Amino acid sequence: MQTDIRRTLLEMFTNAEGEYVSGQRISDLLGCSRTAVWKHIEDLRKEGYELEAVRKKGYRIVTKPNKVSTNELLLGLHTKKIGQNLHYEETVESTQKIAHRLAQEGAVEGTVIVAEEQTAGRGRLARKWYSPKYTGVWMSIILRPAIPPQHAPQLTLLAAVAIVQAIQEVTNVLPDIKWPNDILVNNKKLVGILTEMQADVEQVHSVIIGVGINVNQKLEHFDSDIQHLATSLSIEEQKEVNRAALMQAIFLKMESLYEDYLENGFGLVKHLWESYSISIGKRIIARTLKATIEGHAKGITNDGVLLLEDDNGTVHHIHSADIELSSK
Ligand code: BTX
Repeated sequence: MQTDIRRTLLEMFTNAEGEYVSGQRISDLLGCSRTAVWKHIEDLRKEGYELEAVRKKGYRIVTKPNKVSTNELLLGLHTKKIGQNLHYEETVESTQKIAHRLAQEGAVEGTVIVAEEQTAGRGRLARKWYSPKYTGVWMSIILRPAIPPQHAPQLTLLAAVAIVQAIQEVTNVLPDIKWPNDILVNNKKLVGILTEMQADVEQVHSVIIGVGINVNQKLEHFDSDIQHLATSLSIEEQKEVNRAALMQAIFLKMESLYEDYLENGFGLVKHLWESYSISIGKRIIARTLKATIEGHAKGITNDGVLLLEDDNGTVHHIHSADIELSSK
């Protein structure tokens, strides 16, 4: 079914708020025959929409599919760029992989690749990211900022702020950010962000922000190796959370922060990020690939680098590490 017809149909059913819409009204609105209307309705059924048809009354939506399909995401999405060009897949190895290919092929800024399931979702340093079907937000967002490559980590922090704000808007959960890319609730991992880029020495061509959010998993859905360290929004909220609404909120927040970032620089994001961070101002342990350093987290630089002052007063610039709060 063509996307614009789908959109019009779904908009109409959404506006009807569960009431019946007559076949005649639908055919007038779409400008097609009653037989064509019936075919469109069948297509929606195949996509997982449950539609009731009653003679002389028409059609009404009973339930929408538990999917984050293009329809669900585009309906009522008020961004200019982010999310307007969507690639939706049921099952992929990794949305990052597809995003890299599309970015190379010239995908427009704001293109989002979203999947219901990833079979080889990845974290940093080739770690695995569990992405089971229909339960989470697994997506990659392509941006094309005209910035030098060393500024790209700023966009991880920008994404983290946008995600925290969106979660606060859509749920009652109040997450914290742990440098550089974890979003936690009660010290358990709710979100992972993986930023990758295509660049030459001077200029970024594209930044690909991979976002994994545990939304509707129950504790028993997590693999045993991460059960003790992971959580989901529905575990925290004690109810299911609408994934499409959450993604739309993220797109909106991200776009407004990104516009400000391009115009005014990193200042606003830095300020907001520090206000959500649980590590800044605390004593922490940072494990880098080369060493383990303990000390006081003083803040982040404009390049998103963590400043860690050890007990001798030396300030270390931490570019990449796993950190934890120190018990000392
Ligand atoms: P990270 O390296 O910070 O975290 C990876 C670690 O997190 C794993 O080693 C494991 O201990 C734990 N982990 C794995 N899966 C989960 C999960 N579902 N919930 C909580 N903890 C988990 C974080 O890397 C970056 C993750 C980005 C994922 C997105 S999803 C869309 C996009 N596509 C893709 O392949 N990756 C990104």
